[in-house]
Amino acid sequence: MVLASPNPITSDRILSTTIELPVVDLKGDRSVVSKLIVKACEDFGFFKVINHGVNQETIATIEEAAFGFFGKPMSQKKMAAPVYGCKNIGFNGDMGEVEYLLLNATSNSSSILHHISNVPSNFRCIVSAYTEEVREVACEILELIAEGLGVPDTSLFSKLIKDSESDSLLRLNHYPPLPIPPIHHCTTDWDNSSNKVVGFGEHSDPQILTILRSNDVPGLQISLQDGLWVPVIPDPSAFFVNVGDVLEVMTNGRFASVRHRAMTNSQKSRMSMAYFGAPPLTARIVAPPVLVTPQTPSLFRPFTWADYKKATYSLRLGDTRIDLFRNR
Ligand code: GA4
Repeated sequence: MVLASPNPITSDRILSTTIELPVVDLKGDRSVVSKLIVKACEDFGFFKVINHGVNQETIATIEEAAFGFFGKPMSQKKMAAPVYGCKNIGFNGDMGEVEYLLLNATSNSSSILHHISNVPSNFRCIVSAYTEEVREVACEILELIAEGLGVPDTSLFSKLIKDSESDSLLRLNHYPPLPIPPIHHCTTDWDNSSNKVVGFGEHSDPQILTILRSNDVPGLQISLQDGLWVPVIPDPSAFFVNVGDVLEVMTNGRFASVRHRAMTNSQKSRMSMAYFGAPPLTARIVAPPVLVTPQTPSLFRPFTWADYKKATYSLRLGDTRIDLFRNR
């Protein structure tokens, strides 16, 4: 008997050959780099950053601390809820083969993790050291984007995440190795063509920009416009950057937030760390005048990040929440 699966069996098209995703050398010539980034955000909403300047030791330290935490018995990890979560994603029934820590990443969040009793005492320092450094990279990229777009105030985007009230987050995701289940026992979202289980389902990130670092275990896939899934080759020494919904709105649709997902691996643990750069709750999300012209009228109505966050949490993971804010 074939058991009904709560999630559909997908028959997505996965690219079997690799395509060259844009690679940006942050130490390159500034005007060249800013143009490259803008092109990457227009064409893919996604790119890889090398020479990002974040200390490899800072990265290794947080990765080790994260493996240490996720290696603890479930009873101990559960004491860190709701910062710790396992399989449940959001509040509307989305599930994935992932466990995670979801932390505040604002510059004033000295209280990060203070209510987590069972993480090593230096975990808080490790997390803030990493987020401080990654925020710098995010600001640098956002300033390069503003320059490349000809936005007169080049800190227009970066000041939102520098703000002490910024709603930025850091998510540590652990995808434990998962043997590929026989199809009739499958109870989770299943990818037919690549024989992998979906760890974190298809979605776009709601925030401005995401800076992702993962270990050397593959799993990240991005969706191209024609519905083709492109596996991203892991590079632990680099960061992967993707455009979020807010940046799509603030560029008046010139950039598109890229849909992506993470698959589990049957042999190895995948660990990813995502910094989501977000505005303060009260910030008004609107494109600058230079990007709104008679030829390119405003695609979205003005709203605050609080409005957007509320909509995000009222919908499912894979929903296209940005459509709620489109001008008709
Ligand atoms: C996707 C990006 C980030 O991981 C996240 C996720 C959030 C959550 O896990 O709490 C959401 C998801 C994410 C988008 C839709 C809503 C909210 C789960 C969910 C079903 C932290 C975020 O900001 O949005």
